[in-house]
Amino acid sequence: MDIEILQADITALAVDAIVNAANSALCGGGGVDGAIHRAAGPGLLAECRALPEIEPEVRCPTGQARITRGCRLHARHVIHTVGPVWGGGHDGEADLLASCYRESLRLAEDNNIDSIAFPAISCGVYGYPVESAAPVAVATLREWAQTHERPRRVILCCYDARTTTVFREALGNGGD
Ligand code: AR6
Repeated sequence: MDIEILQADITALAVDAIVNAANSALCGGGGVDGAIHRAAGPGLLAECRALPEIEPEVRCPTGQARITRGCRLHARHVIHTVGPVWGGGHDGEADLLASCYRESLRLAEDNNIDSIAFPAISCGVYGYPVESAAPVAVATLREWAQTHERPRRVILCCYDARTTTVFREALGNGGD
């Protein structure tokens, strides 16, 4: 697996799938979720709403993932995952965050997706410190790659310079 850190707007990436840091209702929101829905057009919300509810307004519990088409995006698919809200780190946040990456990779593999881009899940509104989140992301990708062929190319798409630096350090590319 080729892992790359890129500072970019994830909605502009021409990859097979982009990952959305969504909420459990999968009904759109702010941050990267809002940007993805704006770029994909109203068809994306319709696809999300068509996914079954596990309980009222819960289509995707924290740590899980769901897949839709990409609608007007360059990406053929959107994989929606729900990261944990940071509560100090003693409430299983790291396991739930790792699960987001793993379950997204699983859906990618099941759908023959070769290239996938992740945003910094939970590192915005949900308050997960990027210094803690980046090593979890990188370790989970590397662990997956030990036993799976797909996806072959993973982009960790960071929006701002600080997040990019922290993810590069986690990947061991700090000096590049
Ligand atoms: N491309 C790449 N990354 C982005 C973009 C973009 N266009 N826009 C923001 N980011 P957040 P969360 C970065 O808040 O913390 C939503 O309202 C951002 O700088 O989008 O998982 C959902 O509906 C940050 O580093 O997601 C949920 O309610 C990262 O994406 C809630 O926010 C994640 O920030 C989810 O919160």
